[in-house]
Amino acid sequence: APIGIFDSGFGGLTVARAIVDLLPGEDIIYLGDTARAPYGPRSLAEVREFTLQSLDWLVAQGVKALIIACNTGSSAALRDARERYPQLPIVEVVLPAARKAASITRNGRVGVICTAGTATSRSYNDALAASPVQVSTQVCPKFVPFVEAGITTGDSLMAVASGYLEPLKHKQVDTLILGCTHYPLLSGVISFIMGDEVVLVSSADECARSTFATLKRKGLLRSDGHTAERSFNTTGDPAQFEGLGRRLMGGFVRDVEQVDLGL
Ligand code: DGN
Repeated sequence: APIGIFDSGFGGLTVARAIVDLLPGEDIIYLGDTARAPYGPRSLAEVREFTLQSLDWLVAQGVKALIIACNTGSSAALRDARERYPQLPIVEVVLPAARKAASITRNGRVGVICTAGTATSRSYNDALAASPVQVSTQVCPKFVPFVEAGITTGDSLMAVASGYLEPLKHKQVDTLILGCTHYPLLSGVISFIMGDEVVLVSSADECARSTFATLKRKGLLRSDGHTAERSFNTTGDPAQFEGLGRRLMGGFVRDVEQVDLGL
């Protein structure tokens, strides 16, 4: 059975790509709720509802595990999803990234950059509460529109990024969590501004490592040299999804189909 990966849109392809890198033999079914993205500015109640509707669709496809790739969706709906699908392992993005950041910070000052929804939910603060770290959160609402316009470098992005990141530099964070699916695509700019001493933690990479570990523990990892089948689905415009996916993430995004969640 495939691994189901959910995101609010196309950004979760950063998680899908990280999972493909670690688990190239696993079938995956990806669903991006692009028609209703971005989730970042929506109310948490709305994000919870949309996330559970999307996860229901993936569960109906017969997945063996669910990956909530969207930080905003994880923040709003993880607890409900665990109650709703007690039979399925569910891996998300927030806890794995928080755990990694807590374990690598040298000065105990961890920064989180994310959407408004993720910040409001305080999911990263909760995930880091048991660790002796000081958390500084910065909402970066203009990052997603830049990425979705295909822009990951350039002066105007650099100016916006400096505005967001200067306060975190001022707080001397030495570890910065990229707490949104799109931000790994801005690692170049973010790392350039933060400087060499600051370690970036990608919630996409940590989610992929956690997926490997979870499937391994449950005895669900494939090891039969299978050639994976990957299915990409969007509630929005498939051509637009595929265009942006290929432009920013290369050839693994193919044959995108439009799905109707039946609402
Ligand atoms: N996928 C969302 C997240 O990781 O928070 C970002 C995109 C959005 O819906 N704003």
